[in-house]
Amino acid sequence: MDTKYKAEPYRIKVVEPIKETTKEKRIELLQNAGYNPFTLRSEDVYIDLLTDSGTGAMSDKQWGALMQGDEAYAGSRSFYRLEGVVKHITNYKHFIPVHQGRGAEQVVIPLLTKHDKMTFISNMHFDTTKAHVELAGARAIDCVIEACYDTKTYHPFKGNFDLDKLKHLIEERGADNIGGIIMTITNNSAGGQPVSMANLKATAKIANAYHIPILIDGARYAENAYFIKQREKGYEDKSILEIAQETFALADIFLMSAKKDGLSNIGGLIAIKDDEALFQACQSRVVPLEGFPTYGGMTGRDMEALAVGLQEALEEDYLSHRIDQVRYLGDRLKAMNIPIQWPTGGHAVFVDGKAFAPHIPFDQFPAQSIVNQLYIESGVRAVEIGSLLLGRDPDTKENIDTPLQLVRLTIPRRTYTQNHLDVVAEGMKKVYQNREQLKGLSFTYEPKILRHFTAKLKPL
Ligand code: P61
Repeated sequence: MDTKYKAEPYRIKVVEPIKETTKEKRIELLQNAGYNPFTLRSEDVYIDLLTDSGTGAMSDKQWGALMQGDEAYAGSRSFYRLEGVVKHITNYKHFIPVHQGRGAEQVVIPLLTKHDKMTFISNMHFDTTKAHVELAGARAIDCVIEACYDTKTYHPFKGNFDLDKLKHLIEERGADNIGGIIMTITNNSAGGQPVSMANLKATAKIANAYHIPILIDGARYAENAYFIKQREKGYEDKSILEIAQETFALADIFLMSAKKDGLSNIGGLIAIKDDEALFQACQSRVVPLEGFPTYGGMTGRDMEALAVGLQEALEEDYLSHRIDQVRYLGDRLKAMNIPIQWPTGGHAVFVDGKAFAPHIPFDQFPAQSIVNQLYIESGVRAVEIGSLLLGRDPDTKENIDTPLQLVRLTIPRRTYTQNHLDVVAEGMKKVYQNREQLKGLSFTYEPKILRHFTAKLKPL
């Protein structure tokens, strides 16, 4: 059927009730949560758009696979099943499971940080990646095209690397001081924005010329491949798997939070193309940090479910519905003149908090103020991706400014319907109509690392 937005390519077999609360109650709950929805109980949330990480629904095939988990400490059958799938998708020689994306980061990044004063360059580091780069004593630099910061203007691949800037950074810092080039696909922090194959190829060419390792931070690599198929000439007739394989061929190391495009509630991956020494070093390191290399913090049953989920996430029907859900919500907000990152990307609609509430300065967290008001109006939980999340400069200790003060309305996979998204749009409309009354926030408690998770705030 040809409809404007693709209908769910599944029917619903199991349901989980959710409850609405009153506005009065939510005002009280938010105050008790220190104006930080991360510390709300999920029972007090009506529609939870905090994250698409581990929050999706598994399929009947995945639930069936759970029963086949082999829980052996070493050499589990489930490990070999998962390994087979990962090797098929990546064509890489080596694979180690980990409990989630940051588990992969803590194992691999210190091994690439060979000496002091090293730098990692990414189109855009996500916060846990940046945290692990800094914990390893290195610095994280973002190198995305300028168009990414201009939310109003259409660009099909707002996740692309700025290639001139990349060359300049490498020359300026010296190739020996670059620990790795991290291709974050899709570019989460700026709107789930894709990176084109042409840009990935050009980036890889530069990295190879300087002998710098290339990492793919590929939590949403299947969504990226889908956008390449949709938006890049020459890829219309390729399968998602073929595009993914072409992508992996460009890199040396693949780190994945499998809680996204693995369609699983937990899990992560390290895959290495052919660097034997790095693989051995990861295998030794994974033992004290995550667990024996054939489970790495995962149960056998979770490895089974992930093996199935990785394959389902490459199905085009699934992807076209998923991306259409995001597009639907984006179109609704845009029709109300609410400023969003345009075009919409893979896993969320990102509302431009700076344009929405220009009277709130960056260090009073305009996007957080919108997130809070949205919760009060509608019981919808979103998440701030802006200066609150970015934290402080590790050297100057100042709050980091960014043009992207975003409210992320993150859509879990196979979980909510179009009616739910209508509730979100109506809630956002109310917040927008009263936007002049939004107030900035200041800390009553500020943690040192990844502060946004547990910070407490108060309205000014
Ligand atoms: C998210 F509020 N993302 O987007 P882990 N790389 C990339 C990610 O998107 C990512 C990880 C690595 C989350 C979860 C999350 O402050 C937050 O499996 C591109 O979460 O360890 C995670 O993977 C890390 C939400 C993370 C947050 C940090 O919602």
